[in-house]
Amino acid sequence: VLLENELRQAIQGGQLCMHYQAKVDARNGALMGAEALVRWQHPQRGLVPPGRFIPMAEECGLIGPLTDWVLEAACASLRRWSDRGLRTVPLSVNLPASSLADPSLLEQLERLMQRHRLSPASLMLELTETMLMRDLPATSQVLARLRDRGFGLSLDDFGTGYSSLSHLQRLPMNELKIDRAFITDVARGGRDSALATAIITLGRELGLQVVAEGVETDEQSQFLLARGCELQQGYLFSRPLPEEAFELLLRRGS
Ligand code: G
Ligand code: G
Ligand code: MN
Ligand code: NA
Repeated sequence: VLLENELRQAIQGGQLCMHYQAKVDARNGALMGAEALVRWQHPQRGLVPPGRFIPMAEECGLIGPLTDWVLEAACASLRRWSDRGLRTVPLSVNLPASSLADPSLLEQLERLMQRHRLSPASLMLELTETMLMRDLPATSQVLARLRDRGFGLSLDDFGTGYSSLSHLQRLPMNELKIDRAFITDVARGGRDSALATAIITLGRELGLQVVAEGVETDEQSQFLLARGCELQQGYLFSRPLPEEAFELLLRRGS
């Protein structure tokens, strides 16, 4: 088993690293953004995926320091790419449920932007429905402030939570990410394809960018394109890549 102490050491001792997964315009393959996904390079176990340690971090009070580390690492990558003269793309960072309850979140993000000389638009914050619905009025206010300052806001894993559609209208989001559970069978014409189609229409009507995640096949990609969902992310285009490998995509622009 992975131990709490090990994770604490990993955060302090440089065992975490970021991978970046391309978000592309599927019509032409142009690179439009990327999602930052944390990994743990465990000295004995090798590369541990976040599904195996994020829940533990949340349980044992380490999610705050871990999120600080992730935000710092993502901003440091953006700064390095800019310094190398590359045209960067916005990075999406997954925020844990606890982050919106932290009254210093906005200030922390603004300090990060200053220190790394970045514009807030270079960060997109990914939040899940479930975390937003906990205290909707308070959450909407925090989100409105973040968006007013220019940070991008993305509703992740959409379709798997409990939010009602009327709530969605009240949230100041920029983007909606269709959960990959709906994408898997999308080209087979079953219920998932009806749901994916409805989510795309809904998002567009609300003026949101709609992103399909977990796109693995050309059939899925074409199905989504035909319904107006151009922004896509998934193994069809690229796996999550270490910083240096992702930098090659930035150099190519696709
Ligand atoms: O990369 P992978 O499929 O293993 O990611 C599994 C889950 O971990 C996803 O739900 C993803 O949102 C989450 N995750 C990945 N990176 C981070 C991170 O930096 N912070 C948080 N809170 N969650 C992350
Ligand atoms: O919950 P969240 O959407 O942040 O999770 C993103 C996770 O999905 C990442 O851990 C990433 O590794 C994974 N992922 C990204 N693209 C694909 C894909 O095409 N297929 C599958 N099965 N997983 C993917
Ligand atoms: Mn995500
Ligand atoms: Na997601």
